[in-house]
Parts: sequence; structure tokens; C-alpha cells
Amino acid sequence: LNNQDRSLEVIATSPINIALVKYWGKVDEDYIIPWNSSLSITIDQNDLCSKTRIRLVQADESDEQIELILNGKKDKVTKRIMNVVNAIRERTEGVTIKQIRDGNQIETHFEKEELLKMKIMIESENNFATASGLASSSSGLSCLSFALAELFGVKESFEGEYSTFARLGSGSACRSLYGGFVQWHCGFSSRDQLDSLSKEELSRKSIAKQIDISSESMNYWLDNLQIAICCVKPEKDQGLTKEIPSTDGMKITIDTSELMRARLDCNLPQKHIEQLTMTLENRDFNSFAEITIKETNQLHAVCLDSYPPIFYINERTKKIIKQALKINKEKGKNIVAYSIDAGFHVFLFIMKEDKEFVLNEFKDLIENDMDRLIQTRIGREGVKIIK
Ligand code: 2P0
Repeated sequence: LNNQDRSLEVIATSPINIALVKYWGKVDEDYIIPWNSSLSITIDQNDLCSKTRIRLVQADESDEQIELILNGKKDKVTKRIMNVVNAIRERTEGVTIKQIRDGNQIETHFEKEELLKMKIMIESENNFATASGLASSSSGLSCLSFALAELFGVKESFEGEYSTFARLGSGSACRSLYGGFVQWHCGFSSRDQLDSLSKEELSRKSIAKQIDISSESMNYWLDNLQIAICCVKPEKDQGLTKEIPSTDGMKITIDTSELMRARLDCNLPQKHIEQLTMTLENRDFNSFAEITIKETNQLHAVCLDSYPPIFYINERTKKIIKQALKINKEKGKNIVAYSIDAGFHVFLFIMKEDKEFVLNEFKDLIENDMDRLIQTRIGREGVKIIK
């Protein structure tokens, strides 16, 4: 076998996700253990996804151990990516690959020691324009970690282990492993329990899982919930309200916001997760919208309560929020919900039967205040290997 034949390759795709109950703040920066559990919707990866190809090739002594090409450009291999790589390498026990040669199947086995000496070449791209301003860390790191685990032949030793690899790359990435509605469990249920667990123990418990509702209810949402992503135009003075990266923003909030302390002390994220899960089971869009809207407002409230204060939304974002609230008020019930992350773009949720009416009510804003509107839906699938 020459080097070419002995190369190992995996290609994976991963969806993005949007949190309805927000993750904001870490107990541990290296293990990325969150202060609270969160709940997300996976977006259909036919519309938005990351695609990652990873190869293991024989390395020269002088070669870099890992090479990363992101959207066609060479990029820095961060400490977090190294944490993912190391966690997966530690777990490998060698790999056997099957190839067809002259009509015969041949098997080649790679011992652990041999794998660890090989160079890792990662190429990752998004099928959505980076210029759209939509975050790609959730899909990118989910894709990278899952592809790596497959490449190194790592099977889960406990349920959710793959999500712990993704989590080491970026918190929100662990939720992109699954389709539908996903809960990222923080890993502890009280401060006492948190204090009694080591970081390694916490890391094994801080996993993502698809949330448990009956399949009829799940199908109802999968079939009916429509998602419109409003890519809001930046403002002229956006430089003044320069976006603070999530990682930094959440640290400032945890260190300085009293409102955030109240949110955690009162266990509000957990309450919202339980309430939302109930609205999903009951197919109750009205309450689903109320909790989703309140959660987003609470995220932006704790950001504003941080010191120095953090603003993510802009005036155009506010116009979209106001329009959604006006539509709901005039209807006498909620027919549209919004969710906004650490940025100024808006995710709208609408049931199928109301979509035409609602989007028509947003016509002026779509024309004047958005760069584009991406119409999509819930994704049934999470991350997957395509080769
Ligand atoms: C979320 N966000 O739950 C929240 C809501 C933004 C607002 O997760 O530091 O990129 O890599 O763990 O996952 C964005 O933060 O942060 C995020 P790190 P991440 O989706």
C-alpha cells in the first residue's frame, strides 16, 4: 500500500441550532460546563449547514500535526480544537478500514500508535454566507468533533459522549448533534452537587439529548413549525455598539450582572425548559411563543445589566420585535415568536397556516431592514457522516 491508499477520510455535515432557552455563562472555561441547561431547535441542514472533511495522512517529521482550512482559507488551530482532538485521540483504540480493490474487499488495520503519529487535515465550509452574520460555531464544531470521532473509530462509551466532544469545541455545538428539540443538560442539579463533582465527572454529565415528547407531538411540530431567519442590516454606527464575542460577553455577565445571579438562583432556565417541554407536548403555540420571547428578552436584559453593559440588538432588530408583538396583539393570541442570540439577527417561528399572513405583515421590514430572509424549518437530523 502506498501513502495515498493508506489515507483515512471522513466527511460529515452538521446543522446549526437556535436556543429557545439560552446558555449564557460557564462554570468552567476549559471544559465548557454551563451554569444552566438550555433547549434548542435544530435547523434543517438542507438550508444551513457546515460540511467538514477530515483526513489522516502520513506525516513528515517537519510537518504541522494539524492543518485547518476554513471556507478555503488556512486558519489557526485553537486551544479548543486541540482539546477536542486530544479528548478523541485519548479514546481511540485503532481503526480498521475496508476498501474494495479489484473487486475484493480488503481490510487495513491502523494501531492507535500509528494513528497518533498521523497528520490531521481538516477542511470545513458553510453552505451559508459567512457574510450573513449567522454564527457557524455550533455547526462547525459539532461537525468537526463528530467527523474526528468517526475517523478515530471512537464509539460512545456512555450515551451523549459525542456531545461532550463537541461541547469542548463550543458550548452550543453539543446541541447540533441531534435533530428536533434538544436539551443540553448542565450536568448538576444543585450548587451542592456542583461543588461535590470533579471537572471530569461534570464533563461526563454535561451532555445534550433530544428532548422527550411523544412522537405524535414531535411530528406535529416537525410538520408544522416554520422558521424565518431575518438577516438584519447592520446599522451605520454599528462600530459604536461593536459586537462582543459570546465567550467574552457571557463572562462579563457572570462576573457583573445581579440580574443573572437572580436568574440562576431562581432556577429560571430550568423552569422555562420544563414549561417549554410542556407546551411542545401540548402543541400549544401560544405558550410556546410566550416563553420563547421571554427567554430571549431575559438574555438581552442580563446583557444590558452587565457592566460595562452589552448591547447586541440594533434599532432594526427592535422594529422586528415590535412588529411581532403588534401582530400577536391584534390577533389576540400569539401566532409569531422570536428568538435572538448574541447578535442582531432574528429567528421568527410561525405555524404553517399563519406563515403567509405573518410574512406579509413583515413585508416592509423585509424590504427595508433586512439583507435577506431565510425561510427554513426544523431539522429532523443532527450531525451525520456522508462519507
Ligand atoms: C445559546 N449562545 O444558547 C447562546 C444564546 C448565544 C446566545 O451559545 O464560548 O459560541 O463557544 O461556548 O456556544 C453562543 O455561545 O460560546 C451561544 P462558547 P457559544 O445558543
